[in-house]
Amino acid sequence: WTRERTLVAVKPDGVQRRLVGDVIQRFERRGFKLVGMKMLQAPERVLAEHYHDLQRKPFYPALISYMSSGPVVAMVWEGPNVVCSSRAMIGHTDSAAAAPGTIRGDFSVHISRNIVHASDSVEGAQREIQLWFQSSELVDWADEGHQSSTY
Ligand code: YYY
Ligand code: MG
Repeated sequence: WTRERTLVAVKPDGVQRRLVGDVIQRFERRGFKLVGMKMLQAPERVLAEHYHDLQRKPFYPALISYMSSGPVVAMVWEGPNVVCSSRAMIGHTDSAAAAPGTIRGDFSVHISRNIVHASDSVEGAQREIQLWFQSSELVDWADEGHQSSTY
């Protein structure tokens, strides 16, 4: 098993709606391992880099404004196939298409307020983790062998 990690972030609407705990609980229950977490007002520079591939989209200014509207809770989760599993857990980008049981399918009705972010590829996850976290902010703790992160 190669150690796979992903960036998950509760967006400003998720923080406002007190959904941080629910998001964390879903990842913990699944058996993923939390190795980094912080609340911050996302700097413009970080958001611009984070969404650099969307810069020419018509919704980009609104997206940056929304992501700047309040604090986010950024997390790094680790475990087998965590990138792919996280995308399944958060659900479709467009809330209207997100299945019930997913975070977006349970809590969101519109694509522009979809509660949570998760990296969409292993390479993207590495890039995003480096963007949001210093390596010293990631904690490599031992979990005694009972969870999926040690398989
Ligand atoms: O990775 P994911 O968040 O599921 O979607 P992306 O295609 O990367 O878009 C990032 C972000 O942009 C999305 O979560 C909401 C917003 N957005 C939007 O407001 N309107 C769209 N038509 C597409 C995306
Ligand atoms: Mg994306």
